[in-house]
Amino acid sequence: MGVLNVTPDSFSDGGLYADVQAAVAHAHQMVLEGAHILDIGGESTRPATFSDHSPLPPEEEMRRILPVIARLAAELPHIPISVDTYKAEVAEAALAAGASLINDISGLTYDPAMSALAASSGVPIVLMHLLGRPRDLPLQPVYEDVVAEVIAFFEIQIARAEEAGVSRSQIWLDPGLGFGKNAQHNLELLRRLPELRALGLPLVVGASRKKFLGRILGTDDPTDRRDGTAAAVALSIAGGADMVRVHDVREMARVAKVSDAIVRGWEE
Ligand code: HH2
Repeated sequence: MGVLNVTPDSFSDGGLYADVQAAVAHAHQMVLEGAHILDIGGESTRPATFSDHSPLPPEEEMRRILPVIARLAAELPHIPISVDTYKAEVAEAALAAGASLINDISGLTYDPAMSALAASSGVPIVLMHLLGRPRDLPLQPVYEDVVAEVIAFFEIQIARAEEAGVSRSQIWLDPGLGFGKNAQHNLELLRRLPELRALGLPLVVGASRKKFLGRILGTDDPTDRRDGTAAAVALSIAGGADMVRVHDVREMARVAKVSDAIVRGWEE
């Protein structure tokens, strides 16, 4: 899954693809490089801005992403488009414009209308783990057992989604690395990914360029975390990840291919 941030302020690529032309060109590039799905977001959720800003108005989020989604749905009809939003209104407009997957970083906890939309549209939905409201995220996270708590959250949110009419087969799970979690939490989640996989649903992992990799490698520059991302991608796949959400598609598609060949086999 290639990340397409149509934002002025995303943590690693803010402003690079903020206009339609640049965003569409970058999407084409990622597909040429091996992306199977494009994840389009119009609001940065990085802790520094997400925690103390009021949510981006849905009108502005739609203004940023809808023209890009419409162009890509027309120009790349074989590539599924995912919309990275926790607002049902934005997701609904994105689906109408050509998106075919919802990526909800709140795991259906922020917008009560989101589960009904997932149910009525029938599209796949990624439930990412995130505890609390955005303004709480900078507080030092406290977990007794982060993996057990993420699993418990998933069990509750899956049950709620099913009650709202979402089919289990629509649901993908994502541990939400870096969202209200410190480096140790992220590493523990990666180390114990098979426990999440045991829930029996496909897993998405988004470690790409994240701060915990920079802390381990001693680099503040998110674009200097490619090799760290590669290690996380390879080991996520070894741990059972079915999809990895990445910025550096060319390199990570190659890392994923080889990792997948080792873990799941390879046919010549
Ligand atoms: N991470 C980010 C955004 N959306 N969605 C899922 N499912 N999993 C993730 O790990 C995830 C996500 C944050 O990364 P990015 O989009 O590059 O940054 P920003 O939020 O600053 O736009």
